[in-house]
Amino acid sequence: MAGASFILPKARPSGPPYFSRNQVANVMHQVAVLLELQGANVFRVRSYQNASRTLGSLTTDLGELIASGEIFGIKGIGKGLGSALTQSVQEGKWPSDWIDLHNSTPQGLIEMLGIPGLGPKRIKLMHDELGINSVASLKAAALDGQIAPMKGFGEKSQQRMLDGIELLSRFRARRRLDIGLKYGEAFTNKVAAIPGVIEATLAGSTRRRKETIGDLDVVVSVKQEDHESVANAILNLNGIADVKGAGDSKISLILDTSIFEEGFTVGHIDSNVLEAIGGDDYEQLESGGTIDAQVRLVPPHVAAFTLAYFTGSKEHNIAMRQRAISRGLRLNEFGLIPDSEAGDLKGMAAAKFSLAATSEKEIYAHLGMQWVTPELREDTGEVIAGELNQLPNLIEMSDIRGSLHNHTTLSDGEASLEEMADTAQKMGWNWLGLADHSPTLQIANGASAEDLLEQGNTIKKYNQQWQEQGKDFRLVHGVESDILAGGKLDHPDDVLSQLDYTVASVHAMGKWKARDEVQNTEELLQVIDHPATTILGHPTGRILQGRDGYEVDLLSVIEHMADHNDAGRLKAIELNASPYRLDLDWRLCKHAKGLGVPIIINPDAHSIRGLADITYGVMCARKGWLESGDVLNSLSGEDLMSRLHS
Ligand code: DGT
Ligand code: CA
Ligand code: CA
Ligand code: ZN
Repeated sequence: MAGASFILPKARPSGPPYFSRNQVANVMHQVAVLLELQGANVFRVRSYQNASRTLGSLTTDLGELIASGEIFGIKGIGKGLGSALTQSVQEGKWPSDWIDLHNSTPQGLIEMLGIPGLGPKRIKLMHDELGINSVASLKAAALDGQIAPMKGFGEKSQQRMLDGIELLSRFRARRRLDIGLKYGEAFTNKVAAIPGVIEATLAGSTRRRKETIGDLDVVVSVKQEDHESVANAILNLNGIADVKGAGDSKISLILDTSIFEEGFTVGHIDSNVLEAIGGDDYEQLESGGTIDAQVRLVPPHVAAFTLAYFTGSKEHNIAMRQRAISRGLRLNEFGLIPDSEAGDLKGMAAAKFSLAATSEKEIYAHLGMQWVTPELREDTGEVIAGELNQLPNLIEMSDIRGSLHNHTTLSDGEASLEEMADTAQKMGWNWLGLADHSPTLQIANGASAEDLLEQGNTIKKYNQQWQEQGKDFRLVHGVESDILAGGKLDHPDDVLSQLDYTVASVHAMGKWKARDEVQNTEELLQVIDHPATTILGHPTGRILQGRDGYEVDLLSVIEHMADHNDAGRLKAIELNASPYRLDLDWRLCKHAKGLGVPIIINPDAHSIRGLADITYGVMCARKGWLESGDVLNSLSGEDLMSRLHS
């Protein structure tokens, strides 16, 4: 929860300095907020705010500034604050009035601070006037209409609070894969750098590349003699908001964004997506966010077993354990242990008799299987395929030669056609498809037919240049057309026929969500039948952690697309690679593949940075059992053009 970072960090075991600059700046910010919640004098509040900001932007070492006494000379840090900071950093003790402030503020009020757009002033007002002291009581009061009549609040802000509470609960439950990976990589890199750590590996759903992550799981291989020092060093890493538990071999932590040394920003998000994940509040939610991490410290000879166990999934583990049992073996996080030898022994004691394995590969080999790549460990056929030596040869980033759904400044993209083409070439791609929005989508600055066709001329010009230079690169010209009533496309046929392809996408989410599955499916089938439609874009419209997709029978849609392909008409389904979407879901990829419907992994890039999102699409494609031959992205430019125009 957001309140979790509202604690006074524990001092490092050795010092001075006992606290980092970041920690001190955070604590002063918290003090300012708590003072405001308690209705303290504005000037006092502001002095903490200013000091926090000043410290946050310091480039000199805080420990040195304090040791030399220079801290007292810094603008905004007077005598009182200067001594408080000196005591904290040099003795590892926070001032007692700060501690009192934390202890005397009701936890419920702190929790309410996590609601986007709600600050301490209003929380205090609602507390004083209505006795609201928790998120739950705020929700009840808002639903009861008690907030709106308060002076300076109103209907709108009451509704905004309810929306904010909804958003917060959704946001807290799980985090998107890109965010989980960001935290997970930053944390494992820090752990791996600790002396004595042999290996630190991200396990759990993050390693399996699930689209959302509950918590991080990290397995650390360390020799017995280094165990204690490594455990201590982990507890002292930057970026830990709280320690939930620290046992002998298991450490439970809460990480916050201070783990990112280079700072934390969310980057460009296209407006359709942003609206669904909280709009302007999203950045605040994300930068104040936390993620739980469970760390297991194990000796090297056990590490492979622990890694396999905590990679999961639970379903895969169960299937593997069954397999072990049928061979007279016990499989758990400590080993693969012959029943006959371990007898009544349990846990580490039994693990003494384990078959040896220094890698997961050896564990799978002991059980008569190929190594199963983590993405496939969901018990959807990988165990039997591993036994029969029939695991797929999964697609990799190096198979990708281009993508077909990208935006430029012609609609709502940030980068020009030239910048996009240049970046694609630097990524080693052989082709890049541009598919700007169509006129109906005004919020995305949909382009007119005239401008679209002019873009086509520019593309022809560049393609010719590249060809003359002997460059194996081309731009491919398409459009992302809105799907209009009756399954119609958003440009006249004579315009569409001049393009290489059309991505048909739903954007009028309100309308589509208001209808039922039958109506929506019918309209998708109609648009697929349109001769110009090549690709069905982001097929459900879901935004992860934002909104569910519209109701649709995608199995029927995919079957319908299969009929077209059987008849020789290319109809591809998009796997939208944006980490906010990952739509087509991996669970359906296998189905499309089985029916011979080509898949196209598209970053839906709205900036040059957005092109890199293709990696999340490849992760998702791998999770969906896709091989390079299942996606259009692996075609050469020439083969792609002949597929598009066949
Ligand atoms: P998450 O965190 O909800 O995104 O999903 P996971 O898969 O990371 O799940 P988590 O963190 O609860 O546990 C990590 C792995 O540990 C899980 O994938 C499999 C293993 N595991 C946890 N609980 C059990 C269990 O009760 N039985 C078995 N067989 N394995 C378990
Ligand atoms: Ca997990
Ligand atoms: Ca876990
Ligand atoms: Zn779109």
